[in-house]
Amino acid sequence: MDQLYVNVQKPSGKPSKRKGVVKENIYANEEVIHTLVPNTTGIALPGAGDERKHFCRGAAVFLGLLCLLLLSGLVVLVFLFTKGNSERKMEMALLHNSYNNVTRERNDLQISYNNVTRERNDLQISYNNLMKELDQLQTRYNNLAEEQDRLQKRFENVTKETNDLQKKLQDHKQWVYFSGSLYYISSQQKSWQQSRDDCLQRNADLLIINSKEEQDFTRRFKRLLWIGLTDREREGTWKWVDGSPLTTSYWDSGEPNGMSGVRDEDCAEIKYPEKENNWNDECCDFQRFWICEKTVAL
Ligand code: MAN
Ligand code: CA
Repeated sequence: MDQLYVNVQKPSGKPSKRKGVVKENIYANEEVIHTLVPNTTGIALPGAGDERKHFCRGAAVFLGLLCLLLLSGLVVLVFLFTKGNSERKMEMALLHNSYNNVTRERNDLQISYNNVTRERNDLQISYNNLMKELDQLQTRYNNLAEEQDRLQKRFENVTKETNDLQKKLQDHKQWVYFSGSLYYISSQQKSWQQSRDDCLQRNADLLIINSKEEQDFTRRFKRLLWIGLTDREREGTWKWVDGSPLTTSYWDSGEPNGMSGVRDEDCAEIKYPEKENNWNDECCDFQRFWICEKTVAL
């Protein structure tokens, strides 16, 4: 409360003793001031009064300048402070912006990272599924490959069987039944021995003629045919291929002539199908068709 009465006397008329230093200085100059005021009027005269006046002016000017300087300094300080403040604010704003940008970028990156992670997981799942499928397909492929091998072998076997059956059927077609026997007429020509070997391979032998009916039966094929009769072992002694001797014969007239001196004729053939007696002895190496006979077991 005492500060309110700094430059004046308190109502009591006595200055405060607690702030005595300031009050004493101010009231100390009171007399000087009262003394200077009346001297400002009238003609200025040189002397001690003028010097004081000049000093006071100089002091006032100095004080004014000082105040101006201080004021300028203050203005500058305020300006600098304001400028610094605004710069700082600007920097803060920039930093804030940068922070926001970085945060946004970070969030975007986080989202991208999450998306990529999700995609990676999806891809991993797809990859695993594909691998599983690949495994299954591989197994299926192996099974199919095995199945294919098996079928290929089966196909080859069936093809072979078919060909064998075809051949058998073809062969079978060439067999003719007559009076308790099956007869096979060849479709190519061979020597007598080769012809016999072929009959033996067919579980048969060259034809043995045991009757007039059988002799007549052979004529229907209208071909020169080797029959199972030979005198290879002993010239002039004709034997059937089963070793039985020739009892009833159907030689053409003048046969067997043996063609001695020209060649050996040790094998019998049916030479003239149009004749009842149609056998001829011929060179065994000649190429002829042949007839096999197989007895049918009843
Ligand atoms: C040919 C051959 C002989 C046969 C005579 C008959 O020369 O077939 O075997 O005896 O003809 O003329
Ligand atoms: Ca002859």
